[in-house]
Amino acid sequence: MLARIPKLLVLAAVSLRVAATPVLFDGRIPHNYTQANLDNSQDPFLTVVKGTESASHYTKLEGNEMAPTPLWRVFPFKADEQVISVSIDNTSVFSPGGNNPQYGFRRTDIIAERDGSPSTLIPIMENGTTVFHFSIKADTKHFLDYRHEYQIVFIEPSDGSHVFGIQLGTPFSSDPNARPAKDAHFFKVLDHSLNVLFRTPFILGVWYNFAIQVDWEARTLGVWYSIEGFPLVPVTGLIENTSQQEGGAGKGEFHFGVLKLPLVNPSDTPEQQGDVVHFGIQEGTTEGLHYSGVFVESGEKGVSVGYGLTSHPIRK
Ligand SMILES: *[C@@H]1O[C@H](CO)[C@@H](O)[C@H](O)[C@H]1NC(C)=O
Ligand SMILES: *[C@@H]1O[C@H](CO)[C@@H](O)[C@H](O)[C@H]1NC(C)=O
Ligand SMILES: *[C@@H]1O[C@H](CO)[C@@H](O)[C@H](O)[C@H]1NC(C)=O
Ligand SMILES: CC(=O)N[C@H]1CO[C@H](CO)[C@@H](O)[C@@H]1O
Repeated sequence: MLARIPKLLVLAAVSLRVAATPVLFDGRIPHNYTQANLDNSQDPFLTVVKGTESASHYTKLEGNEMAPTPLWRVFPFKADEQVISVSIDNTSVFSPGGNNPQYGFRRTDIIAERDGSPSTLIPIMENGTTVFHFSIKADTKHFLDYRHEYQIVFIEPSDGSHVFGIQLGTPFSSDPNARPAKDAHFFKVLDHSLNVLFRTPFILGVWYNFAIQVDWEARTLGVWYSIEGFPLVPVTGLIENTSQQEGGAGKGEFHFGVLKLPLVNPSDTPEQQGDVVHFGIQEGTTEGLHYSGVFVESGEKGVSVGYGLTSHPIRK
């Protein structure tokens, strides 16, 4: 794959510039960040949204065991970040504030923070136009079950909605006769109203690179995408996202990880069937995803597309 890059870069150079864009949050964790740092929710990650075991039970830093996305490497092409492997098992029942366990979900969420707090970071990372970068690879030891819905990356304001979201699997249905979706194995990039902005099949052995451009004032989105070592390219135009609330009410925590919704339980009451957070069927399997290349940058000086190159943000 790397051998093909120089040619691509020559082609791309016409529209690309080499410039550093201000990085507002960096989740590309160095090799000195440890499992103990994870357990202590040390910057850059808050790790409390999980089951009853320690954070390091669910999340593993891969050290030199696995190569991250090649996209953010700089000469001499040495990997200077660790892959983060996030998993869920049957103990992954989160109890917000220690009560009302979310038995419908199984979840491990990693949340971006600064100085030990996501809310310190939000006004910095969600201001003007900012770009949310993340790369995802399948965990071939812990497959997902695509009959279920997975919400794996999202920004969640306090109204519980998602400014944008990445979904895998079959969207939850309270109809017990619902069939798995034909595109269940596709990544779906969703807007605030859950429209699909971009879809691509999730194949094993490949890093999928995404960047979501958010204009926090105009409330628009733009989606960038590539695989492996190919520079990011825009895959949508500029998209209205004005169902997102205006101002601070429309801003929220940046999550990535594995959040698995239940299948509906035919023996539950209709009311319970509508309460996906607390009811439904979970098989209790161990499942996971690999992440790398997680960071947020200002769109002020362009969008980073890989190898220190930037491109103009998506415009109308
Ligand atoms: C890792 O090393 C860097 C550079 O020396 C340092 O600034 C940082 O605090 C270290 N991080 C941890 C978690 O020890
Ligand atoms: C999974 O956890 C739930 C809730 O704690 C429990 O009721 C169920 O028996 C467990 N299932 C398995 C397969 O361990
Ligand atoms: C938001 O962006 C404006 C314009 O670039 C800047 O002046 C301000 O300091 C930023 N606010 C924060 C909290 O970073
Ligand atoms: C793709 C798209 O246009 N999504 C939505 C963004 O927000 C507006 C306003 O609520 C919706 O009407 C769009 O469908």
